[in-house]
Amino acid sequence: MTEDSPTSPSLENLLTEERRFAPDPEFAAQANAHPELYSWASADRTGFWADQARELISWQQPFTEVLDWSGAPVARWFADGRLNACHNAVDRHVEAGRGDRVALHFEGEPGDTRAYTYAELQREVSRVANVLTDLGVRTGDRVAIYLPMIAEAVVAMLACARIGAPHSVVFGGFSAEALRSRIEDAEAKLVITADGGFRRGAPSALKPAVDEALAGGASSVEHVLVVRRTGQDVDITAGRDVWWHEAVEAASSEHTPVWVEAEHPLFILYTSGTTGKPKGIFHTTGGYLTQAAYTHLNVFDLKPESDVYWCTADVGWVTGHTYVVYGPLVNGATQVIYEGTPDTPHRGRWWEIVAKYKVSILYTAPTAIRTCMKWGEEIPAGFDLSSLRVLGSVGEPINPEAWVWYRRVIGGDRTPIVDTWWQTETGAIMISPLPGATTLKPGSAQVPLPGISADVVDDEAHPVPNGGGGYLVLTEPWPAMLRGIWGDPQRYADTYWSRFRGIYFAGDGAKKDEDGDIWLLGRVDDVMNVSGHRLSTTEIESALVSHPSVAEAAVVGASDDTTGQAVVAFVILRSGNEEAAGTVEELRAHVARAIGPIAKPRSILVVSELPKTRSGKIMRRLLRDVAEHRTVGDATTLADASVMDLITQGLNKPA
Ligand code: 6R9
Repeated sequence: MTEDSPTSPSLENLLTEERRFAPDPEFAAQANAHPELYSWASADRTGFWADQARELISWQQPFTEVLDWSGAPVARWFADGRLNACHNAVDRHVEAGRGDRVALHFEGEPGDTRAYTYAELQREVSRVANVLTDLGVRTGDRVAIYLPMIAEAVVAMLACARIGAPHSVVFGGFSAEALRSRIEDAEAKLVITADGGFRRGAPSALKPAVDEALAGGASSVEHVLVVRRTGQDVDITAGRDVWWHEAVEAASSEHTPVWVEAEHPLFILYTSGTTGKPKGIFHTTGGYLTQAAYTHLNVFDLKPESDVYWCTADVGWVTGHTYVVYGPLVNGATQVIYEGTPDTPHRGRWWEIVAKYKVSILYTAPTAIRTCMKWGEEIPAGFDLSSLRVLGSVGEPINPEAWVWYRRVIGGDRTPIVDTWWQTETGAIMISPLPGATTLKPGSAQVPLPGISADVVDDEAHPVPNGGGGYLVLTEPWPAMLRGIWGDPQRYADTYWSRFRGIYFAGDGAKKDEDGDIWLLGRVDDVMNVSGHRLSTTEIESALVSHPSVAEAAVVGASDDTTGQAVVAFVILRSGNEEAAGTVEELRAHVARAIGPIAKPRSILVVSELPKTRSGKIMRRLLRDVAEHRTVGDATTLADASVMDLITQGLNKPA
């Protein structure tokens, strides 16, 4: 925790937002979600979840227990039930006669396409499951997946789930170093990657990063399975590397899913915490799938027979896990996945895709919406977007102006918008309006979903009254909650359960308005949110000080019109390096190499001192004032009050 207060003054004006959008009666009449869901769930919360689990999920062996919280803070949900996640996402739709329905419409960045029906998906995942087994992967072994946003990424995840091997997807934009640490932490036995993917009109290599990550070290990895996507040259290590297409073609398309216990680990996904070391958030099967399916069905009002759903997230993030892979496929949806960037080959590419596939539900991030606002509304206006009927937002607070623009320009002034708050740790959506049931307020995620208990509390864990602000907490266990941090139960307890005893601390500041609706205000810890991606200040600081010319570094998230927050770094150079021309550019590139291009600071300011408290804590709040060009706030707790003058004077010096 920093000394910062959870509510910053610039966000106060959010609560003066008074526009309201009542449900359209026609939409409400056909909506999946009814207002009675709230009373049903609050009358019998665990009974409600048991009903959802029975209704939405197929169990090979039904459960008789619902929630076991005796091992808190590690929950067990539906623990004596057995199931398979891939069977739920694929096979059961085929068994129910829906095999001809398109599961995935893949759209490559260069314009190549491929559709997979549920029956084709079943054959493909079965083949890959057989390949994994042939390569020695057993139930319980971890598999790292480092792929672009192509259909094979979805297939690879499902094939792992099919044999009960937890996957650890590493975002393709992460560096070799980031990949190495994640492979090592999870002790992955296999890595699934590709030669590369297409980004901004050109092939972008992935395989060399895998080679670099595995070079030298004694590694747990026995094989690397390589998808051919771009046709780039790759180095093949004999005995270790295997071409996906060769192995898959040779494999049988028959495979029986491995039935696992509900609490069997489904995946590990690394996310930035407040320290330099990313946390391996791990999720299990039964509860996760239940909440993924329930939220996907109700929050997006999914009609599997008629909707075309598109979530723009990459599978490297939790949104890609829950709302590209598990939620939609368990619900038997037809969805679009797109490999590339929104502006390749032109800035209307997304809207062209919406028109082409008649997308009816679109789920994306505020940063993308703000980018489109910047490009101008005449671009989406050039495409037929009339198929859209529900729009979603995730990843960071959406500012009311972006919300209203999204609804007017993309949603034709007609569609509900669901602003969905959740985290890698929560596994699935927790706070969101329900379309057709909730009167919408631009900028607010509003209400915990039926079955979810959340609150806003003060420093002493007392719920704040309506109109008050404080910390967002989750007060009851929920089915899709993380079951821990991989290999580090103590860190799990310390990070989430020690700030307020017995309740989950999310790390976000929030306010309750006069109606008791929740408005998220951003992180209150040392985690930044850049374009909806979590980055740790500490992690970037350690990357900077790992460079030979840096003596000390402090990183803050400064507000940014497009990306929400941007990384701004303050560095003290080692003596002798102060004047080195090109140092700043070199440092930015160094961070990109160490963590990934998303972590690259927007600006790096070279300073001679950093503001510290007497206990040696860097006062990031003051640096944020500088980064956001504000008058520097209260600096009285600084050990040396003149430091801020030095910094601001230094910055005002002509270059
Ligand atoms: C799903 C996802 C989680 C953090 C979370 C919060 C921010 C996500 C939000 C939101 C306001 C929303 N966040 N959705 N803030 N309104 N609708 O993004 O997971 O990458 O783990 O990030 O993102 O700060 O704590 P993850």
